[in-house]
Formats: sequence, structure tokens, C-alpha cells
Amino acid sequence: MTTKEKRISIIGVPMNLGADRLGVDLGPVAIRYAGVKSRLERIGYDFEDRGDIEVVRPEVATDGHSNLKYLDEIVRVNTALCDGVADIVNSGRFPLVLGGDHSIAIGTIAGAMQSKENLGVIWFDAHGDLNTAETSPSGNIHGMPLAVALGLGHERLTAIGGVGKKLNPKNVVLIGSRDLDPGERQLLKDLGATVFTMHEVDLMGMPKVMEEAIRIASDGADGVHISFDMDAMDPFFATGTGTRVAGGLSYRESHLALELIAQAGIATSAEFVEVNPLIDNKNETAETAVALMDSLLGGWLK
Ligand code: 5AB
Ligand code: MN
Ligand code: MN
Ligand code: MN
Repeated sequence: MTTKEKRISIIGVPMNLGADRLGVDLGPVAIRYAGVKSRLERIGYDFEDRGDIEVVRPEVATDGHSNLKYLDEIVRVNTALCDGVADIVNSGRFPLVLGGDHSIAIGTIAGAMQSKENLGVIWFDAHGDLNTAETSPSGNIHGMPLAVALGLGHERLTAIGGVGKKLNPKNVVLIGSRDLDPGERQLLKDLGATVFTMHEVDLMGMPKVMEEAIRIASDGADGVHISFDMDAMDPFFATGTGTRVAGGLSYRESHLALELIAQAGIATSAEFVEVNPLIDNKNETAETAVALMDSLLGGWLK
């Protein structure tokens, strides 16, 4: 099941505990309000909305782990999300997850891996999301999901979806990076994952970056997950996201990247995360996210 077929299920995750910031929990409702259903139906998808995974309010969540804020609740939600995504795939449909902060990639990727031998990932983000409790400057788990998917981090996080089900770094590609912590830089060198920072995007241009990214992520893989953090975009085009970093992807660079993935037909699951309507301008960032989904899902292909 890739985006070349036409059955899709969305699942919302109103998570903010991984970012320790109010408002990003409203991402799924903002994206629905921006018209995700009608947009995808217009492209010809058989559309199903599986609703939201329940997430408790931070005021009542437990928080007892050093430099891993809200670990217990984040484990619970990601375990449910893993099951939800695996169930969507098992019913022959494409899973599209709406965030919520990026800690939910732990559950999305674990769920997508259930039916795959070797899943590739293309990770659009200003950040590496490769911290562990030992390296994180914030203790926020939304800065850790890619490390967890690679098998690094607290064992209760890496165990979600089954111990041993981990990404191979040779099929992991980061695009748009421009704010990497020292521990993340070291880890990237040690792992040998591919990184196209904004420097490479500027030098090579998006067509060449995507040609290589698509080849590397799908080489020997039986599926590719697309994780799109809205902060990959320049803040000019995505105001409503919590950890903005200047100098990001333009509107067209972002769309072109996803259009080229659609054309290659490699995507088997996707998530759009870190939409925060409380710090946005008239829900523009959710609207941009929906337009990006349209590009990834082939709305522009004729
Ligand atoms: B996002 C930072 N690296 O670990 C950390 O938005 C920021 O999912 C993480 O990419 C940003 O706290 C997480 C400083
Ligand atoms: Mn505990
Ligand atoms: Mn992120
Ligand atoms: Mn980010």
C-alpha cells in the first residue's frame, strides 16, 4: 500500500507532553478544520477518520523521570498509536497521523514497522530529534523520537512495538536540519545516517537532494515513512509551530520535496506534526500542512 493506491485513514494525536507546551495538542483539530477530509477526497481517496488517541492533560500526567518529561503517559499514548497505525496498515489503508508534538513519531514508526522488514524514513525537521535523556538539553521527548526509532534511549520507549524492531540508519535521511545539539551531531556521525542540512539544500537544490534522499531511504527497504515537522519550513511560511528556527525550507521547496516523493511512489506512511494553532495566524500553518499532504498524496499529479 503506497500513495499510488487510494485508501487512507487519518488518526489524530492531541499530544503536547513531549513538547511541554500548550497548544500543539490542538494540532489535529486545526488540521481537520483546515479541510483535510475534503482535500483528500477531492484527489480521489477513500477517506476514513479514526478520531483521536486520548491524551491526558499535563496537569494530571505523572512526571517522575529524570530528563524524560511525562515518560509514563508518552509511553501509553505511543503504544496505543503503534497499535492504531498497525491496524490501519493491516486493513490495506495508508496511515496518515496528525500531531501533536513530534514524540508521536515513536508510535507511528513502531506501528508502520510491524508489517515491514526494513522501513526507510525521510525526516523533514529543523532539528535532529536524536537526543536521549543523557544528551537532551530540555528533557522534552519530542527532541528524542528519531533516536528511539533507531533503538537508542529509555528502554520503555525503545520497547514500543517490540524490542529489536528498529530502523537501519542507512535508510534514514534528514532534510532541513539547522539546529542540531552537540550530542546529536556526534550520534549522526557514529550512525552514518544521511543529513541534508539547509546548507546542502542551498548548495544542491531540492531536486538533487530529493533524488538522493529517495534513493537512500528506499534502497533495500520495503516501505518509507515520511515524518514532516512543520518547523522544517522557514518560520515565514509556518508561524504556528513551537520551536521555530530561521532559515528553513521555502513553501515551494517543501512542496517540491513531497511531490517528488509522490512521483517516486515510495511512501507507505506519513505524519505531519508540531502544528500549534494558538501561536498561529488564522490557522495558516494547519492549512499549509493540508496543502503539503495534498502534494505528498499526489493531488498535483495529473
Ligand atoms: B522537534 C532540542 N533539540 O532536544 C531539544 O520540534 C529541540 O520535534 C527539540 O523537532 C525540538 O529540546 C523537537 C533543543
Ligand atoms: Mn514511572
Ligand atoms: Mn521534530
Ligand atoms: Mn523540529
